[in-house]
Amino acid sequence: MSRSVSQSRQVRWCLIVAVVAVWVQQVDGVWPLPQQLHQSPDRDPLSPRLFSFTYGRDSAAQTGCSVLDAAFKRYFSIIFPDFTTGSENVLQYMWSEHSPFVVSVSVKTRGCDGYPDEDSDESYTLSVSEGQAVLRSVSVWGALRGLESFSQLVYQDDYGTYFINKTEIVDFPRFAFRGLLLDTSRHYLPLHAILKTLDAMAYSKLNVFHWHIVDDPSFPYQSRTFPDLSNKGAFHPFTHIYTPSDVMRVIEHARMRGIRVVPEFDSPGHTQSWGKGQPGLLTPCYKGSVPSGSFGPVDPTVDTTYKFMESLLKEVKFVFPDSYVHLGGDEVSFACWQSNPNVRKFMEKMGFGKDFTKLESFYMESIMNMTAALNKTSIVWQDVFDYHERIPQDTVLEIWKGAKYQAELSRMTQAGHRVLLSAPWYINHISYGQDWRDSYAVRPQNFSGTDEQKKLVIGGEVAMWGEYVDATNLSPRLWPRACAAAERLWSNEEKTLNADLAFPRLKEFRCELVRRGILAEPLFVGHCRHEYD
Ligand code: CP6
Repeated sequence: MSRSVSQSRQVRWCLIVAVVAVWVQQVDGVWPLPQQLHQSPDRDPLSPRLFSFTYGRDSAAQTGCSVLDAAFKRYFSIIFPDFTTGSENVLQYMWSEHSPFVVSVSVKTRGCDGYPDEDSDESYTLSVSEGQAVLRSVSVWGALRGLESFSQLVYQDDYGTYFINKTEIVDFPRFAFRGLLLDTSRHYLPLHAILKTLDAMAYSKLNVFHWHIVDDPSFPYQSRTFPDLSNKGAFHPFTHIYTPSDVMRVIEHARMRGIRVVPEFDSPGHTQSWGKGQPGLLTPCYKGSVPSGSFGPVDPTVDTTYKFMESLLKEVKFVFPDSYVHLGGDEVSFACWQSNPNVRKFMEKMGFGKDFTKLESFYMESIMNMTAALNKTSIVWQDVFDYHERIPQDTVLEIWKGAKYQAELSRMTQAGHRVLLSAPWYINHISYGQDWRDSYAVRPQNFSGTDEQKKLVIGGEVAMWGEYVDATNLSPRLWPRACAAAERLWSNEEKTLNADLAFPRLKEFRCELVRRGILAEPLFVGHCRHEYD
């Protein structure tokens, strides 16, 4: 055979493979894209009457494992929504010659009663063959990710019959920290809106809920130690608060989905609402030689401030099981501090001169040390690094300023800090068109630095600040736009650089979100098989 003939045969063969691959992808996509995914056009019909999830015989977790027992129920209803609502055509199944389909789940280690953390192993393998699927993972958290992928493999044909193709998946996350920030201070978000967001996060394999729970406008967190903070600082002292039991419900709902809850108590700035219930905490601003009646950031010059912060952080440690806590530290205005004669005197005594960044650093350093003494890891906004060289080495820095975040990534990792990237994912900003493509194009490790530096990027966060967002528009503003970042943080970058290739899969995933009851906005012209009504 001549070379050119064999080459052209090779080309033809490649084309056939490519066409089949594209066709298979159209049948059933998975979002975010698994690290390795091989599918065959061979498929099995599924029937809800002859379908079950079970624990593998060699699994360390068995019936009674809270996380997986509940996940089996959830995913059964997700896969067969018409069956669980009781409107299915019984005859259809009596006629069928389907044999049972069993999804066998095996985990290596128990840990059904714990919380996911930064070291959780979320990897899994999934093998779907005739009549069965085998899901294996190290931890229950990996099993949850695998169940999510499995649920996305099931689809219906035009007659409503369920199918799943033969599939092999080997999967693990690219980054351990895949977060989403909700701001419950600018607008109060009712519990159901938060829980629904956690559901959609799990569908997208996002695994950290960054709860920016308090800020200037309101203090909805009900503290046991300082009840006046929400009594006086919430928009309403009874209806617009998160009680201890609300917070527990959020944490448990998240745990069941393998999601960590990291609370943020942002200070010394962004604390106007704190002042209402904690007199003496904020700095009185002066006009000339008299107090003006308004207040600035937390007063870093008095002992009572540090005693208060220590009690609050102790409570936070008790309430939130995650080993991380976000301490904020962003956007501190110095005008009020500068106006206050006591603060100026303190500056002099401490030898800070006129450099208020030194005062801010002094404050942040002491609350970062408090946090470390409570055995928690601090996250702080980039401002703290920008103003301050000496930051405890294990502090995680979060980049939020839009411009030149690559340079910031370089500098922070050069200094040996772990970093989180949020700047390119401020999706509270909206514009006309397909802005998910911008989120999708982000390359978190594309900055100048060594391999060691790149490893210090532990992940990123989608931010949904609340100035213009409440429960009416939260969901469509988040979804499917947050999914672009979710795929960037989970999937192999080389296999997901082309947004045009991702588009049909994201479109389909968006329809799936709508089918699951998430009000996700459309990406472009078109329709879904199951629409919102
Ligand atoms: N609130 C707090 C905010 C923001 C930050 N911190 C913010 C700033 C700029 C934009 C969006 C949000 N609303 N506490 C900055 C981290 Cl564009």
